[in-house]
Amino acid sequence: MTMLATVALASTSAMALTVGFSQIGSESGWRAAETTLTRQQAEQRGIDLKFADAQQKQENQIKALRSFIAQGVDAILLAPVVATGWDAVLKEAKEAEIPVILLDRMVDSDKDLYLTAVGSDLVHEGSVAGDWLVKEVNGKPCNVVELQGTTGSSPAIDRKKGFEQALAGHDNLKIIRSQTGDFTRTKGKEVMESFLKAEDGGKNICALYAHNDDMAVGAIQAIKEAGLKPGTDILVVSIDAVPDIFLAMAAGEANATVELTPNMAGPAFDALEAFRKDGTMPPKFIQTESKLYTKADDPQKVYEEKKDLGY
Ligand code: GYE
Repeated sequence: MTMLATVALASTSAMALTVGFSQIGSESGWRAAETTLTRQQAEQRGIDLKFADAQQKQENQIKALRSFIAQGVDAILLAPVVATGWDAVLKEAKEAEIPVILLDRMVDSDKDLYLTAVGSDLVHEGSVAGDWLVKEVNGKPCNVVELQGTTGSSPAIDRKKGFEQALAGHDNLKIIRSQTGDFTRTKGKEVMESFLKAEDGGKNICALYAHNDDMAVGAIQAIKEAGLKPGTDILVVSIDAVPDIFLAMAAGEANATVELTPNMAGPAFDALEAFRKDGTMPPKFIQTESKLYTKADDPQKVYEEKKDLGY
């Protein structure tokens, strides 16, 4: 590399990066924590973060991406609300030579349209939840109701798939109702109320599987208002491991959760900085852990550890 190019590269990498972040919204405690941690990571690294909240709408995300491209940002972070419909705008980013990094959800576009994706194995998360329930009911008949995440999102598709894979071959477990609660507490409560009404006041329901803790927390409220005991009359298993699910667990009202780290930005910015420094190509998928927590894990202590992390 010529001296001039070396100096140019050094000066470019020394200049503050400008990164556009198209965030889905603030539908859950987990999402809020991801936003908090992304802002913190950007500040610590001297990155100028342009934040756009899409209020759960894909068209707002596409508009934000086009605005970032027009501004000539150095990179884009995208948490894609749904898995389809991204090809055109990702092609525009590629043509503008602006690398895109996906956070916590996947898209069905070609992998060459984004630099990398940071997230968990969403199918595995569903299987971890399902395996826990299989063991917990231990062969007894158990009718399960399911609160799905946002329709068309990769976590809703994959967490359902993984849970069903875990239940396959265990005919004592049956999913009798399944509907989206859109990852929110409000909708989770509403849909759980309808499940309880439709199933003899809940007497016919043995367990709830919620694709995230926020819907589970809403559903727990509905179960209590129906005069039943969540955590015993109706087992509760969900995903995210946000602080409030540990409060519920400590009160005996929830049974298990699968952890999803909200710190997706750390690995994303590491990959971006290495790519810009010397062209290092990251793997197309940077996988985060999925740890099961149950009441055996001192939920009150875990709550104390997590409560100030920006949820
Ligand atoms: O589980 C939920 C958020 O995309 C995997 O989105 C993420 C999910 C997370 O609304 O709380």
